[in-house]
Amino acid sequence: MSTLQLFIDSTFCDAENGETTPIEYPADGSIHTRAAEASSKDAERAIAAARKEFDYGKWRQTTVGERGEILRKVASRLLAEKDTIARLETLDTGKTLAECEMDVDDVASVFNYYADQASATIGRVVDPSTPGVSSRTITEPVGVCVLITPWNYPLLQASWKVAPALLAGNSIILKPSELTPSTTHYLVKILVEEGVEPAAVQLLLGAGSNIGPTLTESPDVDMVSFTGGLETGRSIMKSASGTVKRVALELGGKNPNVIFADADLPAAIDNALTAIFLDSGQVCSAGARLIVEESIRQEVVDELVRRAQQIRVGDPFDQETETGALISAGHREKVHSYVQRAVEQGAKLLCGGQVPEGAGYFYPPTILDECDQTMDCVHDESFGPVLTVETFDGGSEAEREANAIAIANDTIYGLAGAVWTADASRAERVARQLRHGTIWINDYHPYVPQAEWGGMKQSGNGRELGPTGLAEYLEIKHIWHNIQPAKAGWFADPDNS
Ligand code: TXE
Repeated sequence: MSTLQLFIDSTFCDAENGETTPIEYPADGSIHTRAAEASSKDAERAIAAARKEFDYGKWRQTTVGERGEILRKVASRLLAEKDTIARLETLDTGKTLAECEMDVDDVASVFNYYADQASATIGRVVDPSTPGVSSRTITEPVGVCVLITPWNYPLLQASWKVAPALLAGNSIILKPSELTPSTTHYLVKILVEEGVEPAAVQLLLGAGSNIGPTLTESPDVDMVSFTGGLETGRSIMKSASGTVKRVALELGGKNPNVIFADADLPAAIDNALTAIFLDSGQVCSAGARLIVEESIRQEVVDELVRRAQQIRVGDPFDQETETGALISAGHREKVHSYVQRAVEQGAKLLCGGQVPEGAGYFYPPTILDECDQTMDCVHDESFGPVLTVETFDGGSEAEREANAIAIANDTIYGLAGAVWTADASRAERVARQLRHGTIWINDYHPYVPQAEWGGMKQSGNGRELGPTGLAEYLEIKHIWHNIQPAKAGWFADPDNS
């Protein structure tokens, strides 16, 4: 069985202590590959190599146009090798092959989008009117950027960081989830084969808890961009504070999907299923909280249950399968314990909620009715195929609207949410009052590389994608050039007056 190696100082290599970790195929629990398990010594070596490249190397000296062209070649390679990459992603994640193929298309779009942004990193003239002065801002890369990614969309999450970071001219240290290293490893090979300066890319594999602090505390690292869980995000922010490095965090969400009684119900219900059950709910923007107007609750819930029970969960390589496995045994236990606790706390289990027999970490689409904000499953991210149903009501239209907004905002998170209504004015009012980074009106889940993605409140800080996703990886420098130097004349010079 092959072993995925680290990539440090322009060379693929084993971990310095020779350790490796098995990588599981979540749909049957078998080991499909192994990955080197980096130690803090490997992390130190990667930091030193990235630092040297950034301070003295070639990548940041190439033109942004050249870097853009390389990103475009990377996008073409990804598309040309989509079948292989999607297969690896399915083996690591247990997600359906069809979804992984779509993910590769999205990843290529991200590289192409940032290739198109090559001209966006130029600065601006600040004040053309001051005589004899050229005052302008320029952009520069931030430096050594540690990019830490999770297991749910391994290659996609990596691309949101890698493409803008490299376009900007940074040196990167990539650290994918220890559960899903294969496609990031594959990407590193493509990056260097297509012309990225090898010394500007380091790849560390293995548990974040082992090497994370070395990376996030180091004074030689300028930035950490992290996507993952809230607790890990908090600890990264703390450990980065000692060196006041730039930190960008995407920490998931507990996302409300609000349905008003006047909505197009067949569309709203169908999308409510996709909102929560796509990729078995392991999506940071999953619409896990259904907040439905009381008068249509029964109709909506009955239809959701009918449809949820027909979702085909199973073999990710089977074209008939609609959703695959959860990432691990441990994660399934966590999801199931949220469901059990919800029932203990008064929720009504309408469907799912049972751990199936047999191999693989599958979990059925689960719907919990009669939920409220006191329940753990409503305010914590269970990150599984579990939909909680809450309702809103009120004596007047305005009261009902205000109640819906209050419930939808009653969360420490603020990543995404949706509102369904036929009333365009209401849709706009509600969208503007929801404190979440992305709002869909009469839709759920679409995102485009051109639009910023990220969270308010404890869903994190910073934005990925769009122009802001590039700005995260740039410093802005103001250069004031006095072309006709003259004395400032502030302090008197009595001897020469
Ligand atoms: O994530 P972790 P876990 C949520 C979801 C899930 C929970 C925990 O609710 O149940 O997070 O998942 C690296 N320093 N999301 O434990 O630990 C780790 O190696 C530096 C939401 O799998 O956050 C991996 O590469 N890095 C999320 C990455 O952090 C550290 C997607 C994410 O792992 C580290 C996934 C440390 N001390 C889970 N400890 C989203 N926002 O989409 C771990 N890591």
